[in-house]
Amino acid sequence: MSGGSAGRERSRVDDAELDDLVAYWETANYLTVAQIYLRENPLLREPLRVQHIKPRLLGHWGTSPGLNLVYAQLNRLIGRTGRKVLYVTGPGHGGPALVANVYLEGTYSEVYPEVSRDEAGPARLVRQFSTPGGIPSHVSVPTPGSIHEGGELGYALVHAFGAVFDDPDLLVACVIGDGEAETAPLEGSWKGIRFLDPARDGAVLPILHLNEAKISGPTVLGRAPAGDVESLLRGHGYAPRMVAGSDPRAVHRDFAAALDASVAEIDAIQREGRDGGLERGVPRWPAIVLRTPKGWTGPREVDGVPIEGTFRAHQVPLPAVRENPEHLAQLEAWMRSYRPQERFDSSGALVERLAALAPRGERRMGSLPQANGGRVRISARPARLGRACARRARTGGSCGRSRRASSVSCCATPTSATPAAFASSVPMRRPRTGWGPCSRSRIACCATPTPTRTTSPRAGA
Ligand SMILES: Cc1ncc(C[n+]2csc(CCOP(=O)(O)OP(=O)(O)O)c2C)c(N)n1
Ligand SMILES: [Mg+2]
Repeated sequence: MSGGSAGRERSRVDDAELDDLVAYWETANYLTVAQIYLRENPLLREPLRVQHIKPRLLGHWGTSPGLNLVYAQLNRLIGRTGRKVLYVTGPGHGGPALVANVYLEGTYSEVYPEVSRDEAGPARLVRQFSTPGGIPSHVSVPTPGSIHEGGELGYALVHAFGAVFDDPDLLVACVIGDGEAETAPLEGSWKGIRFLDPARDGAVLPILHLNEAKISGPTVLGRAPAGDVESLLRGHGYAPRMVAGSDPRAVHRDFAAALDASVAEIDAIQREGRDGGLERGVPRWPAIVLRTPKGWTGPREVDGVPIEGTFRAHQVPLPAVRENPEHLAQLEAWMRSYRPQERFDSSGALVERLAALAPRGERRMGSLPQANGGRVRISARPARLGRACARRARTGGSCGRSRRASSVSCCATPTSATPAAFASSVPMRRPRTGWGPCSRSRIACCATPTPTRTTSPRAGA
């Protein structure tokens, strides 16, 4: 891979902004590598020695530069627009990338004050990662801002759709690994876009991360011609933009342009849907295909074997740093290439210029209330829903207001709808927005005759 893709949209990122984006990204990359390898000397204040290295190395580098790039870019988007953005990462094995970012934006230290934003903080941050008594190597429940755990690939996109239903202001940026895209659940969940209501739901922006490799080999989509990938996504109902390359500035510039254009398109679709109907017919929602090398900016070769851009970058690209002085020197050179001395001040805090690039307060992706259990609460039986369910109970048929959340009570009664009737209702015309047979029909709603259920499925679960 070389250079940047020919950006289709004109970039609005000026040189200074691009410098900052790349610097922030490099800092996140630095902290990612530091977590994987180090137990001491987190900011490389002294020359790297074997005793600074963890006894057992376990973490995933390969996906992390891509996840970090998207995080930095979303920060920029939030800063420009004030949008509520939730970040879902299918390759949740890139846990250190997410932890690095929530630390850089300040959320991590608020949730875990012992991981402070001074010299003691980075020391604790690196030591705890993937260590007994510390934190898991994957994105997991303790990771601020995550609703989606790493570990079992395949569910990122369906979780993203679930998050935006009935939350009209929310945008979920969902990274999908090209290996993950080979799983059946992921392949099926592309179709979730057909169930998005631009009027009442938020938006999902899928970002297919084509780093062309999974654990130990190439991916199907990574090897497919670019046109085929585009056709696949178009067939699923998306309008994809392609961003590709290995030159950091070019990729950041092109990705910023693609993100801006995608969000402008989402705004247009939602405006139209909320203004009383979609005149253009079924909306074609944007998606981004990001093609960058696996393990981008990591070691190119180790012992004469190519690493960057191959499946060998998946986990720990230099596994023998404790035993092999050459590997140790290579690790130090790699880490210093991110210039940690320029990114952190003498107190160990992120320098002001970079800290200012993160969004503020609850707009930080780690602090978004939707991503932090219990901070957004809605009634399980809103008043409107109660009335609709009562109507349905009276008529014994399809109510005008069946929600997913209502499946407990709303779909508790048998309906006369059949799968065939449902199939013929897609795409759906809805009275208010112009889409849907009832004002709120989704898979769980009127799709199939439902068994009589009188109690909550959660009861006794
Ligand atoms: C369902 C499932 N199958 C297999 C694995 C093992 N596994 C962990 S990471 C990985 C490769 C993922 O590749 P990709 O989605 O392309 O992510 P990348 O690291 O390349 O960004 C695999 C197969 C898993 N976690 N879940
Ligand atoms: Mg991959």
